Amino acid sequence: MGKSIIEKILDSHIVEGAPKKGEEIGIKVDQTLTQDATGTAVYLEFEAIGFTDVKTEALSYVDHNTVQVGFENADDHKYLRTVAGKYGITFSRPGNGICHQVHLERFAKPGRVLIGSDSHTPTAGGVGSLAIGVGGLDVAVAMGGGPFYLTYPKVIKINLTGKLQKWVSAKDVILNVLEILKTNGNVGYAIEYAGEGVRTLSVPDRATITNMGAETGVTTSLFPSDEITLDFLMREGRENDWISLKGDPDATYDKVIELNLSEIEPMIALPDSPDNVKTVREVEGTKVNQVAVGSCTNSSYRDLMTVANILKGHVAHKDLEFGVAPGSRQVIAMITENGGMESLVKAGARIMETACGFCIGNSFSPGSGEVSLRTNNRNFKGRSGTTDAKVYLVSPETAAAAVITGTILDPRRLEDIGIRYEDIELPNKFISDDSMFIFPLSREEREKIEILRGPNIKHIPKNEPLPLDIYGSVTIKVGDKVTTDHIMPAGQYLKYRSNIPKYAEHVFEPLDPDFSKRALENKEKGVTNIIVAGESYGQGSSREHAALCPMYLGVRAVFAKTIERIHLDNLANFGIVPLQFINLSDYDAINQGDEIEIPEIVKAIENGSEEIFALDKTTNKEIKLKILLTERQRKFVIAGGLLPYTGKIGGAT
Ligand code: MIC
Ligand code: SF4
Repeated sequence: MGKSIIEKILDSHIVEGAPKKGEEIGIKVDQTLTQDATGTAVYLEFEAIGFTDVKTEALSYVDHNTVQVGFENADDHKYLRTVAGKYGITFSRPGNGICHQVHLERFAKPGRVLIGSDSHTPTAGGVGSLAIGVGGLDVAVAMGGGPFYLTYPKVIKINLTGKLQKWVSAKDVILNVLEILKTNGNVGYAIEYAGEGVRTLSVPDRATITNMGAETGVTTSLFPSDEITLDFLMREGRENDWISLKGDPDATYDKVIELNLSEIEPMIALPDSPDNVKTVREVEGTKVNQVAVGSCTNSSYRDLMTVANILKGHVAHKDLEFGVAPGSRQVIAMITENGGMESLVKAGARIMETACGFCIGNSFSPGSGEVSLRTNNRNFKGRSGTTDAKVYLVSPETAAAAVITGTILDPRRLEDIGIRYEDIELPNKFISDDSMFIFPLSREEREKIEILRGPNIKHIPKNEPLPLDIYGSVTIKVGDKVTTDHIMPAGQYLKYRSNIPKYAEHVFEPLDPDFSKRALENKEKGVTNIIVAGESYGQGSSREHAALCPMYLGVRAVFAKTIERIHLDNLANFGIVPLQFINLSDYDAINQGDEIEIPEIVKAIENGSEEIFALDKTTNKEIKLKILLTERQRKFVIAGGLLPYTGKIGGAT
């Protein structure tokens, strides 16, 4: 029987388990990627496990925490640079660009398995790499040569026909997909694009689409590797990395979605979720206070030149502020060479450094209650750094239309004011200057490197084995679609990523600023903290801190209607038991503050039981829960997580 591309790549990398949909498999990993905000923990874990060598092509990027207010970020960069040097990891220096954009330009390879400690790692699916965003500890283990474990996914084929109209671009395609698939209910699936429409999309377009596929919650998204891929790699001087990849004609898919590119019109995601999608036409006229262009979704040469060309001869509307964060040093060099930078500067753009910046809310936060139009991928409440800001997600074309008019406007209407559409051709040769990478040295040279740890670099805290019975309390009850940005906010607190006790003070802050205090008090009294949640708990970022910090506060179980993939693995990795309500009415009946007993939890996990009963002692009700752990995870959850299980209890210094 024929295979999809995803099946072909997975099957050629399987080292444990059988290729059966829905079952856990272990795969060999070719490449690993970290960024600084998740990376410090990854390398502390790598060291704690006792690895001394990397077995993957490993890359360490610095792009998230580049603000450097205080010593913390700089200390982290120094640690990352020296730890990379010591263990033979390629280090991308701050200033080189956003990990996914740079990786796509210089390292992503068709047919290779990449895992990265960032949920937008599937950007590399734009060249046909099987790229998966995972928790940091999973990256640490893979770097040391261990397999990466995942559920063999079901595959959704998105069959593209037609060709995008003028003023419509890749962002509109993925917003359309999000309108169909939504941000929940897609766990266990992967997306493969196919059909004759694929050939009409360039690699940067494809990468925008696979990047934001992360918002649907699928394991990964990927495009075939064809002559367009070869053409892109040639322009990057990497034609030797090309192989042809396509699904077999008789491959079977678990779902097929037909999408006619010719019918797509400019789309927009309204506050506060990437799946709150409408056509731009429907919200035209809304006044805009801020426009931000950039992020790993839309910061390529094509995207910035599009904006620059539209803005040629215009100045940003007087009532708004306009910022641009280019995706990489390569992008900066090329838009400078081709006149794009000049037109952006003349339009009044505040040129920001090539980094995540506004997207992660550590700069360029909008004013109170303001409307911000952004080309990034997430608009969860508060993520921009301003709780009551209204963040809309748009294409570069729609962003540029707002810069000129100060309102949300369908970019097709720019023609009414005399602006002509211009298709952006990729340059014949990208400017590929790798001098901001520090490549691995010889073993001898590496031995001389001292790993530098400033005072911001703290131990990864230790967890205790799971108690035989849990006596706890519902420390917080939250609703549906609670993201890791709600659990473990980034923005101004990003600088504490390497300092768990300090960062843990802010767990659940956007929802309940007293959570952390309450949880610590419980922990001191010997009461186990339990989190109760609705649908799609833990969607969004891959940050393992959303499990690691609750673990530090004494959380040992989560009861939820559903839990998203990466977060579920992170919970297990740090010894928190993920449990699912079997009767949804139990979610309604349970209250914050209820006293909960889960008798013989260790026994149930050890026995391989699928279900367990908890007793709500406050309401005197029994709650039936499904244990969401694989056989492999059961072993280490009982030990308190993967690090204690391997005999390494954390503490790398
Ligand atoms: C994000 O977009 O939310 C982040 C910041 O890139 C995260 C990683 C992190 O929290 O450090 C992600 O997407 O995984
Ligand atoms: Fe950075 Fe934003 Fe991309 Fe996350 S989504 S990697 S914060 S640019």
